Amino acid sequence: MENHHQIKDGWFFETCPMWPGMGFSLQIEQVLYSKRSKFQQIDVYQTRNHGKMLALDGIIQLTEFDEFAYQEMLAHVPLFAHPCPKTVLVIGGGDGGILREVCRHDCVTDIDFCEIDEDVIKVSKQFLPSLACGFDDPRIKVHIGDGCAFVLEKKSRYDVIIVDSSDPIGPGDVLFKKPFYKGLKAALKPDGIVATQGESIFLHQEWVIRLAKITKELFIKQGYSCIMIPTYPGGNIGICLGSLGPELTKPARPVSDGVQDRLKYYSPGIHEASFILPHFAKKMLRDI
Ligand code: SPD
Repeated sequence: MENHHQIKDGWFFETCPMWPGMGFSLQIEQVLYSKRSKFQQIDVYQTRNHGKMLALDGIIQLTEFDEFAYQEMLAHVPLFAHPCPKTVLVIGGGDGGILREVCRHDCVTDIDFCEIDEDVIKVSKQFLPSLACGFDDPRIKVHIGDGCAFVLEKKSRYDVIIVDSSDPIGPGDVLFKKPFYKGLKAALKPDGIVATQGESIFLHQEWVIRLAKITKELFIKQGYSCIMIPTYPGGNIGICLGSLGPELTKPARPVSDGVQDRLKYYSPGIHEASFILPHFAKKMLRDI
């Protein structure tokens, strides 16, 4: 797989065919880790102003500066939309950030976690402990392997499934296809909810439409929630959601003060607001 970044004069520069004609740069102070795993190039940098940064095949997966926006929303929007999630599956996100957020829900009793690249977990445990602390909870069972194959084996087992994939240009591309979504639906309990990394409404309209069409066809309710995040392309990313029962656009239960105090981005207000899309995006998704 192609590596999508360059380092020049102390600057990391990300470009990618998925967002042609534009690039994003962060000033770096030190390369902390740089090695190819069986699946991808893994790099961790100390940036000048954005904490540590994890890149896979040269694409920024997270910075310590704004990772909370993505991890909190991808985890808490589906989990709070569900009235009482007990069994949860997380696919991808070997950094542990999504697990860290899922574990804030006391009602959750069992968390299956499936990641294809064990090295991402190892590297995160070494360099990104504020995310990898997500692995410390005894409710988590870690499975190393292909997320799609894992899902296809499971039937009516999960209340919520969260897919924290990279972009559809590397090992994650299978996670953007219909057979995988059919598997997700079959792995959910009858009132389950699925939430997947849904790319940008500005930069990846083809992908957003493709995922919206698939979820509209397979699920009873479907939605797209938008997240502001400065270090992802275009400064935003979305969540594609499908529900077999619960309403997606508002929390189904209160967020306790103890949990809310620990969160930096998610709140019941931003849960609802994140589904209100700019007019062009609303039209784009209404007309599919
Ligand atoms: N364009 C990058 C999208 C990355 C989404 N996954 C990030 C993993 C963080 N847990």
